[in-house]
Amino acid sequence: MKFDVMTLFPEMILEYCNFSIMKRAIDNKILDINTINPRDYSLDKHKKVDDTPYGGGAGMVLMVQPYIDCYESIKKAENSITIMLSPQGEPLNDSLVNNLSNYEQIILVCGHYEGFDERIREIIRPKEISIGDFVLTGGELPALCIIDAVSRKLEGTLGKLESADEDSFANGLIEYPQYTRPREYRGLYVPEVLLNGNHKEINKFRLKESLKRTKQKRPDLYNLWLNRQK
Ligand code: 4FV
Repeated sequence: MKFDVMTLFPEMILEYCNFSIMKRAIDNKILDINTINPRDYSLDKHKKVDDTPYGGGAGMVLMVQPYIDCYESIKKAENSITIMLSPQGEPLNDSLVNNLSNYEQIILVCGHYEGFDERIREIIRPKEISIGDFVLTGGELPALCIIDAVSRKLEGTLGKLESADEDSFANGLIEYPQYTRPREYRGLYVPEVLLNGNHKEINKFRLKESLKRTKQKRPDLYNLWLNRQK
């Protein structure tokens, strides 16, 4: 899977991908992460990429020319999608991550300051995605959320021991409680059922716990799950 990230701060993206599972996926050629900086496409003598908003108002707006020239310089694969990270986007969730993991190339357009000149949207016509109803200083963190979450769905990213199928939300429920050594800590014991190796009983316990937690913490997901059982 190829990610092309349009960002004014390439290091923010590359540094994060230089560790742990992400680094391993890149080394194993499962992931190919490229950054491209709109500032390198600015025709302004000072390489400006932002300017004051017409009609007044606080902050700076990202200029159309550097972003469009940068975007049009990216070679588009057959099966490619362009995503603009913004608070007005479709909420990111596990099923959207699953659908994104089927693309050959994902182009991520990261904003900053007050956001994009509207004509960038009109020309690129991106799919807009939000990671939540709050405002960040830049689109890099949301872009990294997509790169990280999608990469976990790709064959080979997670080693044998790790599996995305057992993740929270994979079955629409919150994940069951996990335990590891020691068996007792400050009087808190690992549930006996997990120590007997009876996997039928273990799976029954885990589903019961997932349902209980989902009902408590995410009644919205619990009701969706109930409807799917009908
Ligand atoms: C955001 C979000 C977000 C808005 C202005 C960066 C900032 C600047 N992106 N989900 N929430 N973006 O806050 O995706 O462009």
